[in-house]
Amino acid sequence: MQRTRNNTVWSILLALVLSLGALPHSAPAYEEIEVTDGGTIAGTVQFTGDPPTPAKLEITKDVDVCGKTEKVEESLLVGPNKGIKNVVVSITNIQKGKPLRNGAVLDQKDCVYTPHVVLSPVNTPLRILNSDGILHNVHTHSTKNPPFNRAQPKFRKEMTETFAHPEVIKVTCDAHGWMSGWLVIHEHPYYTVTDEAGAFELTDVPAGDYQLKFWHETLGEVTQQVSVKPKETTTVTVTLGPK
Ligand SMILES: [Cu+2]
Repeated sequence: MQRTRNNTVWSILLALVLSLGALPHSAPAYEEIEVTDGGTIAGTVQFTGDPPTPAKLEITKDVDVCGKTEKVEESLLVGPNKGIKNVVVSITNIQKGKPLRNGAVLDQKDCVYTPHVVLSPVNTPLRILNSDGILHNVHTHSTKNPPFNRAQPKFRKEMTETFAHPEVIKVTCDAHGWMSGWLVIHEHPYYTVTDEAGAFELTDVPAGDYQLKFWHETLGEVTQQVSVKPKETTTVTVTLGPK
């Protein structure tokens, strides 16, 4: 009798744990809608302080291919007007809006990841190209998505990988120690990367109040509130600098 009762208690507890596990813990899924009178968020990200000079990359292997052009370290690129390149700008709290874009491309060209920061939608194949005709190795340092370490021999011009979870992932090449890039796997289309002048633009944003996030690989992140009005441009300028 005692055993039966214990079994019943355990069964109830097990059912409770299982049902809790089945509850949705994540934010509601992004809903794609037609945006006809959206607004634009545009602006720049500025560097505070004296702009650093990027270090020259030392090419120590496959010099005939990788050393054809001079290369600099891309972890912090500040333009003449102090605009910061490669800052990822995103809306953190948007539930519905324009459809997610098509898939993205990461190229390995002259032994550099091009572009340095790739925006790639979730559950969409990312095309990984090897334009160099030498062996590269794509090594992702992820935790939410399964990390992988795939050799891409010179004859494999293209391979694909698909990521199920939003995540910012560092990519390195085990064959060429100087190669470093970033994959930003995103769940909605309101993501962009700043250009050489530190400028960015997010278009077709449904009217509303949002939080913008600015993330840079060495400078960290800042957030800012913005209000978007129909068919108007909201201008935002933020600063990032050494900590
Ligand atoms: Cu490589």
